[in-house]
Amino acid sequence: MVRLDVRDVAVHKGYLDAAAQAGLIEALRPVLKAAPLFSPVTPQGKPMSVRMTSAGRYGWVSDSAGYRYATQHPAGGAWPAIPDAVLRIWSQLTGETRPPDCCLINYYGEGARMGLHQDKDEADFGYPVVSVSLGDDGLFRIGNTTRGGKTESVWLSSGDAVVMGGAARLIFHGVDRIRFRSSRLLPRGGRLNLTLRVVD
Ligand SMILES: O=C(O)CCC(=O)C(=O)O
Ligand SMILES: [Mn+2]
Repeated sequence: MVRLDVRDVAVHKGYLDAAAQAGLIEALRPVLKAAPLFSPVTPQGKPMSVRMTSAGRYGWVSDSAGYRYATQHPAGGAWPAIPDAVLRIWSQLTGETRPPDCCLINYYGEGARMGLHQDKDEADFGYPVVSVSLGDDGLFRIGNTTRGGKTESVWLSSGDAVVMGGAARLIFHGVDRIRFRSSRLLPRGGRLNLTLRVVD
């Protein structure tokens, strides 16, 4: 495991070994069954290329009414609980006693990406954001705490974990592209990203 800091963002390369990654996929299977991936649209009505769902007290959703946290899946019903294995990653990496309220699950198929943005729909930016990469490699771009300026990119591979906290909590970030089929963790390819956040 190697930790590199890119602009106050802590990138833990190789945080999860192969067995831990496979265990997480098993733990996520019933979550994805209970709360299937859906295709969000931006508030401007543009389809997002990632598909997503959530676990926890809140899920993150986007539609014509805006970006927000919701207590129900768009198709109805509460979100499933965040798996224990995921909660352990949060407490190990952050040392926080409060668990996250939301585990956003993003799925990037071939060609999917996510534009530069800040995570700012939460009430308290004192808590960090933790993100875990599984499956295909993704090119993660890190900018500044205000829009614009130079950016730096790092490839995130399966098992890598990222912590955006402190000075980096509101840093702009995004995923430019994935290397489809670069990993064999997911039988049909693609990249799963888990983003853990305290919401309210
Ligand atoms: O997929 C990633 O690595 C980042 C996801 C993200 O930034 C988000 O969902 O807010
Ligand atoms: Mn984000």
